Amino acid sequence: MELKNIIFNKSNKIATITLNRPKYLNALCEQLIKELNYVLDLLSKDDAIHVVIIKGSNKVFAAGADIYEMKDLKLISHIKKDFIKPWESISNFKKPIIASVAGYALGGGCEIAMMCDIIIAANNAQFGQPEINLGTIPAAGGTQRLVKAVGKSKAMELVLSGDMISAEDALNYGLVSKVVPLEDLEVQTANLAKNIANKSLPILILAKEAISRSFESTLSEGMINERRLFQSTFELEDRKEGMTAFLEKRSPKFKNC
Ligand code: DAK
Repeated sequence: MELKNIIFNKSNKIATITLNRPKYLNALCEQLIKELNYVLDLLSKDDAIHVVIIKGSNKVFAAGADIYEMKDLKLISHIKKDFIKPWESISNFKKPIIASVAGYALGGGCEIAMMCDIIIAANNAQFGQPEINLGTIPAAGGTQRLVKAVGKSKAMELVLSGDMISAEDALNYGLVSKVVPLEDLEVQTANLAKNIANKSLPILILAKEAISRSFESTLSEGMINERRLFQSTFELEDRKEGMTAFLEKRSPKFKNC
């Protein structure tokens, strides 16, 4: 597939997807989402890749779904075509994804960041769910994941007012894991990605699955799932290697099996 709206590169176990539709502030048009799906599908099959970074430009992560494309839609088009489905490839992706956010992350842009596993924000980042100002409501998890991230009261405030919050506020509310100066964003994101990429891929996938399931289950179900996934690590050579390396006071050499 020819990539017109994203840039994609791979290096040392890390793939970086750059949203690249600058004229429309990376508005998430159907074609962009198709390209994202295509690349994520390739990456899911690529054993050499352990971590994915999704980023935008220094000015904008993504200003939401494409309003031009949505303007004339009717209920019947939503019923006939499941628009949400293609967006789910991000939340269904098994390997860790880091959202590296500078500038605006609004509407679907904020939702895509929340579908990722870790959000690192530059100090110029602004997050919001402004759909209310367009006469609609969030549709890709903005009323769901946001509540889990920041709690009901703050999620209500953001969704009902459409106001944006700064990176610092997003950090205080627990939406992002850290805020760094804009000029350090790339390096700090790369450092975290490198650290994660050096772990065993199957163990990363199991760890991610255990945490992701906690969002969709009760504590007791989550605990049972965690225990099963923990037990399953004992079938992996990398679990043995990790513990052996510790006791031999050396770095582990994971073989990803
Ligand atoms: N869609 C299309 N074009 C957009 C856009 C968007 N979301 N955001 C900006 N642009 C375009 C502008 O129209 C403008 O184009 P021209 O006029 O130059 O042709 C260009 O990008 C530059 O924008 P501005 O001139 O407005 O730039 P400023 O720096 O002045 O303002 C801004 C930046 C980000 C504050 C502003 O552009 C803005 O408020 N943008 C809209 C933000 C917004 O409302 N976002 C939420 C969109 S609704 C779904 C999944 C997800 C969704 C829905 C369904 N399913 C799977 C079913 C999500 C919905 C949304 O995200």
